[in-house]
Amino acid sequence: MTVLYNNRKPFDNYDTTCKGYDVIFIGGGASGRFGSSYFKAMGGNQLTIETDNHLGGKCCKNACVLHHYLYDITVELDKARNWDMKEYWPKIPNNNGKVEILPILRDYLIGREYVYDFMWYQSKQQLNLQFLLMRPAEILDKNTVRVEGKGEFRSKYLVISTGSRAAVPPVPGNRLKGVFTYANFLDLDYEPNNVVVVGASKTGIPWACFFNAVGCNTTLVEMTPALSQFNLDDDVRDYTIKMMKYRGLTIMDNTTLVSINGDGSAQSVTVKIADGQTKTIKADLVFLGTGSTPHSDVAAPLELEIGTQKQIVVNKRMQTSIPNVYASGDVTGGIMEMWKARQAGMIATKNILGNPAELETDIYCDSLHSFYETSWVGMTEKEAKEKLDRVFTVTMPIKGYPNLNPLPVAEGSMLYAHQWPELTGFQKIVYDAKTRKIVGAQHVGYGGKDSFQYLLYMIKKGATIDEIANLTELFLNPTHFIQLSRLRAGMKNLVDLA
Ligand code: COM
Repeated sequence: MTVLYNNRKPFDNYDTTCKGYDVIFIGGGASGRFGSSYFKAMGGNQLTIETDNHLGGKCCKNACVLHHYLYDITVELDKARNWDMKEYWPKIPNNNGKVEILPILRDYLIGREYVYDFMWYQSKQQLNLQFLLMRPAEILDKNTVRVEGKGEFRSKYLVISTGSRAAVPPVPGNRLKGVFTYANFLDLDYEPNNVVVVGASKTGIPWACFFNAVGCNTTLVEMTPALSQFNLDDDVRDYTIKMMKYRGLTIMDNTTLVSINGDGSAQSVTVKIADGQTKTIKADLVFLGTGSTPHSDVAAPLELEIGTQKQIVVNKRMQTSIPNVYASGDVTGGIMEMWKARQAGMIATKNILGNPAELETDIYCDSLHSFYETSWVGMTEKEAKEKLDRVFTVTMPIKGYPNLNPLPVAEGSMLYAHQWPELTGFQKIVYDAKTRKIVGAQHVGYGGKDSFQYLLYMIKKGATIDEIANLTELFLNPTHFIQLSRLRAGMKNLVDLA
């Protein structure tokens, strides 16, 4: 490995003589960094103030990037376990059936320094953002921010992009050793055996699958019916759940966390199941995937409108209740996704610069990591059938096909397709049969997530099945939507094929 070129020290990049800016961004995470970059690129004079020692926020610290890192390991270990018995496959490295977690986390921490350094280099060398790291910002009034040890800075506009923090449910035992969220997971200093993950959320599910993949006896506990919060059809939801259970993950839904029990450190979890009975599950590690709370405390001196979830209330232009004060990203509550954080920062900038722009959240694409990617966009088949006169869908595997279906044979699934076809994935595209326009799509598999970003654009543009049939697919394209659509596009009347 090459020696880390750590040029981040002394962490700051700003003109010490400049005390007045067009805009100060408080928070240098995804929203603050993208808002600031856009502002700088548009010729504005910005200062970004971040409490942590890097730009890029929790994404690269312990949230999205860690989640994807663990997902990648999950998929590799899952494949390794499935093929372990084949003579041509390397044996999975394990210790009594388990793969150790601590070396995996050690390597993440090493790699994270490269990511931090990259964020710093890109922001400083390429974009010449003005920023101050490792300094909390204190708002004195809507035009003045004090930074300890650096003095007071003035600006015409303020953008608060202070993100969110892991939410911890108020149950007994929630502070015991061995209770983790994404935020402190990297502090893990022992190898767990029995894990309970609370919350079948976009955080809880990938962590649960990771624990299962490394060989921990893992139970996923969820208050609602599993995956019901996601805009998925039952067949896509059922397939995703079935694939988790196939790997030995125990899923207890309609089940509420009552307490975490232990003497100093977690030993078990008590839950209440649907019929009202309580049950105790052994757990030497409890992972809480129970959402995030907007981190809006810094705004207190301004007396902005704050919502019941502690979010700073903004309109679609990211304007708060006080003129010239904006907020963007997780701190505004609602959808807490990377795309929203980044777009919202950019939208705040556009409006500050006098180019009116609004954040659109009516329709968006989304995805969930388990042992697969489950991705979705637009209407489900069920929703389309409720709202439209006639609906046309194409699914893979084909409904009712009597034989084992070696499809979808997408990148990353070819091995499954030829040996365990039922593990290859599931996909569906939904059209309005009358207008022939695509209205939604769903996919479980590998490598298909990317196409959903573009499917969203096509839905917004009103693309028809005939246009999709004319796209150029790079075989094997993971979602198969182009060729599946092409096979049907010749039909004058779109009707589902048996
Ligand atoms: C990504 C962080 S890890 S940012 O959105 O590029 O700032």
